[in-house]
Amino acid sequence: MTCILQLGPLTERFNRGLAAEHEVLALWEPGADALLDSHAQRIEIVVTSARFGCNAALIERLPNLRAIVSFGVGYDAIDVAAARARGIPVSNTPDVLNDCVADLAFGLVIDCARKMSRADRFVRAGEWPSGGLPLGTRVSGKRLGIVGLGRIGEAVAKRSNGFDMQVRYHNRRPVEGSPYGYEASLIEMARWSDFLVLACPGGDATRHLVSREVLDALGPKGILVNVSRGSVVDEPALVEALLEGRLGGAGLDVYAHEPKVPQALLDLPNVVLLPHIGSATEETRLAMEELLFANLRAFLECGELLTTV
Ligand code: 8YV
Repeated sequence: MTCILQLGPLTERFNRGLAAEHEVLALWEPGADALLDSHAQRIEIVVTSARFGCNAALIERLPNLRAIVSFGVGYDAIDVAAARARGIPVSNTPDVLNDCVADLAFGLVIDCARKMSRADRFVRAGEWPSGGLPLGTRVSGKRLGIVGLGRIGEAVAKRSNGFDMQVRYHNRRPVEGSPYGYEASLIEMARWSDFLVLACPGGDATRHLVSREVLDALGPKGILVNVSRGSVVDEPALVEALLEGRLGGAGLDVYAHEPKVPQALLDLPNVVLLPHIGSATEETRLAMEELLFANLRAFLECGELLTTV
């Protein structure tokens, strides 16, 4: 039996399935850290997720580690460079979550623009008989700027067709053959956009890409939607821009220090706050589990992962 180190719990179904086929050391269970040293020599595979990651110190502790298999498309929390230096391949779960993350991004655009969550709070608080809500913003026909035209960004762009939107995107490089307009300058694109959707990877290359200047370019009527990583946005600058009315609104599924959400955001009426649920549907989470298992099996049977990062 292969000895696997699982860094954090996924679904009950997944945890049970993994433990039925392999010898699993579950790192979150009491006493597991102490066991880690005595098992370190035998551990061949690390099973982790976008949330639990895998740092260089842990990779170092496992002299016979052969692969890191992760749940989730983002791998910014995994020290891929440290793994590569040891020749250890890393897999993620791309593609299977594109639709659900893009659906959620579009949901956030519509919710922020049409004030749906705010209107729901208004009705529940019994305010309807005595007051009116401020008017929302039209969604159809507007300008959508996408930061990161990868697999998820493409799925967001596709959805905008049904809303007769104009689409532009910002990437490090233009995407060959793309029908959408490329903007080399994020500030210029933010100035042009009514809605700015972040769908790029996290990590050092995109840290605080959305700066105070970008937020100011998006402006007091602009709406920011983030379904990528909290690290992409300068969060204190975002809070300031919202508090000072320099930004129209924000729909956020991700934050700089999850699960912490800045108190100022909780107090603002013009933000929609979700607890990192982009891929959190029954169908997509099952597909992600299956892809993780497929990677694991392929590695153990043929020595190769299917979807390497
Ligand atoms: C993760 C995510 O599934 O895929 C990603 O990169 O952020 C989510 O879909 C979730 O964080 C579980 O780790």
